[in-house]
Amino acid sequence: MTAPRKGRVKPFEGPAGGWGSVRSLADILPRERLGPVALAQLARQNKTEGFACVSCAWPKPADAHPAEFCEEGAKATAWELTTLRTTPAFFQEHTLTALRGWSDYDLEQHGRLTHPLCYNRETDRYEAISWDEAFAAIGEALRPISPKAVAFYSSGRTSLEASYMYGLMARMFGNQNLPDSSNMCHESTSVGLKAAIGVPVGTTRLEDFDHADALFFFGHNTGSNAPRMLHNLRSCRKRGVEIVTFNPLRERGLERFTDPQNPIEMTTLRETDISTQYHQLKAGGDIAAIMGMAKFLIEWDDAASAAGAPPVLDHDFIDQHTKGFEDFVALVRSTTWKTIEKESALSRSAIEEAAQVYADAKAVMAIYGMGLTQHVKGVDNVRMLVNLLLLRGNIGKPGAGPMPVRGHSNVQGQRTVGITEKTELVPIERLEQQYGFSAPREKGLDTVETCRGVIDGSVKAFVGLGGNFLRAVPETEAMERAWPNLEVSVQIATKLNRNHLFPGKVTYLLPCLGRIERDVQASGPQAVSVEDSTSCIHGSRGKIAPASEHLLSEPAIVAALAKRLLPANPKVDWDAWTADYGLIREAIEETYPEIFPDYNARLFTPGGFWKGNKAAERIWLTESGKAEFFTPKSLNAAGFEDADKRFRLITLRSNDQFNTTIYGYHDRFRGVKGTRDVLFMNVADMLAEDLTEGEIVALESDAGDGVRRRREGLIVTPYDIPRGCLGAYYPEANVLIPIEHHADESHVPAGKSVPVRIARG
Ligand SMILES: Nc1nc2c(c(=O)[nH]1)N[C@H]1C(S)=C(S)[C@@H](COP(=O)(O)OP(=O)(O)OC[C@H]3O[C@@H](n4cnc5c(=O)[nH]c(N)nc54)[C@H](O)[C@@H]3O)O[C@H]1N2
Ligand SMILES: Nc1nc2c(c(=O)[nH]1)N[C@H]1C(S)=C(S)[C@@H](COP(=O)(O)OP(=O)(O)OC[C@H]3O[C@@H](n4cnc5c(=O)[nH]c(N)nc54)[C@H](O)[C@@H]3O)O[C@H]1N2
Ligand SMILES: [Mo]
Repeated sequence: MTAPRKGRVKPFEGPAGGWGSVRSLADILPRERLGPVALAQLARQNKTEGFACVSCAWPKPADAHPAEFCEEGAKATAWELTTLRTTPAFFQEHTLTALRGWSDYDLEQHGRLTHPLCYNRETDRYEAISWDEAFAAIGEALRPISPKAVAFYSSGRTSLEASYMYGLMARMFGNQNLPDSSNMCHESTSVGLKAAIGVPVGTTRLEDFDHADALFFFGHNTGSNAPRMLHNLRSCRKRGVEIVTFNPLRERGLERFTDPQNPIEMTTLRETDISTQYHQLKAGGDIAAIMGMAKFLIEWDDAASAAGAPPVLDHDFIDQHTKGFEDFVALVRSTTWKTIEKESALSRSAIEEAAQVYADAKAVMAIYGMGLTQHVKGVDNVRMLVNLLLLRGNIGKPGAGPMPVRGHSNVQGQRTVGITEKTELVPIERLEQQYGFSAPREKGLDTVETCRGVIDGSVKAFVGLGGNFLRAVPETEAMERAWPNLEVSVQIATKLNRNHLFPGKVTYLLPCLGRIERDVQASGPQAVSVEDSTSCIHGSRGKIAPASEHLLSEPAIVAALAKRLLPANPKVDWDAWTADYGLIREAIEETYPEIFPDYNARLFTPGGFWKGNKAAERIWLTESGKAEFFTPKSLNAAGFEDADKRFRLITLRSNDQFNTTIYGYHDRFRGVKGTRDVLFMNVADMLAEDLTEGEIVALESDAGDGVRRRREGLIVTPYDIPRGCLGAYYPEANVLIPIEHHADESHVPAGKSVPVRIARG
């Protein structure tokens, strides 16, 4: 059995933010060999004329703090600014076979990629090559392959400009195989909200925090994954706003926070309590918990009606704006408390407390993350949350509505400008007119379908615009085994990651500029743009010298690829776009005139410019023209039944990682130091399984499909987690997730309830 990395786990007593985050920052700069120049860059982060943080998609306020960044954003900036380099000499020293033995941390810790590289099968090494040779060879290798067999992946960091060009290139090549990180993330939101309220995105914005009187939080680890939101939560708490949290784990950022940018709080160690109620439901228990709340609300509304008191439900809103209410109410009435308590693992009285806050609040925001979307019933989770909001008209008024917290800094924006496999989400005819070609109508491949295609051989070529596809997707072993069968594997990246170590028959690794770096093209310095989680679009201008003189920008790389891949088309001047990104924005404006009027002029609007949202105006672009209630078929979002010795594994992010990028081995808020090989477990389950703290075990998937999937070397760690649930870190745990274990409809891999068993020896 592989020896786990030794570490220490001790309950963390401090608040989120506070001195801990300042100390953590002090560790980062030396780790990336950075001096004071980095601090100057941090001051520009998330400012109107500065650059959009490369970490999360939390909005950038118009009235920014002097330092509008958080510990996590600083880590992400430092990670990109690092003075360390992964040069051709590095690859001379290490074969890919050897590098496959390295950890994710060690791979990226070697710093920024500096040269375009081509894999040489004879030597098993990457070797430097000129850009021209690389593009010519890639074009030549891709052109003969049937468009259906080529996948164009992108990760949500890529700008609007590069994303638009990338989607156009794929469609002109002849497919919509545009899987992206959103397919593993908030696609359950895009599908669920679209069906329920007619828009695929949240309806709320930063200013709604000033009007809400209760926040309901589901499955988001704010302290680690969108720490700047803690400022908004703190001001809400100071106004007496109730914050009701549903999460299997007690996440520190949702409990207590000290503002590291507030000298008084820092010196007096004053903390703000964040959640006023904290409900540790079991993983996959949200549909049941919300059903329970709805049951109370309906009961109270019945009682009010009988007593002639004001109603608890907003009947005017329901009558005027919704469809499906009767069916939903019938289901709620017929659902028993026994089922609700069993499926949520919450008591009726705990659910009553939450329902009471909901009933008393005039305006409620529902904020959520991967804890809802990454389940087999992830779309149902989202729809159930909308049901809750609809009951009291909590959509389309100040301080109310759904707020999905997006992950990557432009993941929402990519979809806005055409990164999607679904024809109905793009103005296909307008694209055809604009560029004089006939675009494919056949649905393209999403992430899960791309994985299936890589495994069964029907996908023959993969181009990755950022990201670490192979590491982020489930079914690690089968995927790694199949990858070398690809005819072509091209990756555009800033740092070396595990995906790059699995070559296809023709393999290129192309290094690009990061967003913080100066991007000078023929017409001068360029800016790019991104869309945040609240649909606000911001310009971003890099100022720092590039990590290497050989780097190209993402728009330049996409343009050069497109030129080699596609026949010349006088209506698409890829070179002019590369020379002046303002022209790409003009093209985007022409394709999406409703969203991007005066795009260039509004690029640096303080706080970004809002792309608008019909549901926020109570205009419902749904099938029925109304907001639609939903009746779930099952209260169990996990999608599999509990059985003896079967656990629901939650795959988690630590506070020292950004997705597959591992900054370090600590998870401060969860008290973990020096290791990621932990298995969080309830003490009663440890007793039942006869396990002691520190014992080393393995997990095996229990999907019942006969495939052996195993993760070795996990340290049993007692933790405050509901019985029947386990926690382990992503991406290491992805070996355990079958590719077919994904959300119905949205295909988001169901990483928050993976059926597993504990194995020994
Ligand atoms: N520093 C940092 N920031 C990041 C990222 C990062 O890796 N590091 N990643 C970015 C990306 S791409 C994304 S998508 C976001 C991810 O940010 P989050 O949405 O916070 O995702 P996770 O960290 O996976 O954690 C999800 C939370 O859901 C809880 N949970 C698990 N199962 C359930 C359930 O069934 N019900 C409920 N109610 N809760 C549950 C977990 O305990 C955990 O607190 O963050 C973005 N920001
Ligand atoms: N089990 C489990 N699996 C999950 C999740 C989970 O919670 N549990 N979360 C899912 C989610 S929400 C997401 S979003 C995906 C993440 O999937 P991805 O977005 O594919 O993965 P990242 O780890 O964000 O990608 C990191 C790599 O991006 C490259 N990179 C960084 N910056 C740039 C840049 O500016 N340009 C370019 N071209 N490349 C750059 C670097 O080379 C770096 O190694 O993982 C998913 N997988
Ligand atoms: Mo994500």
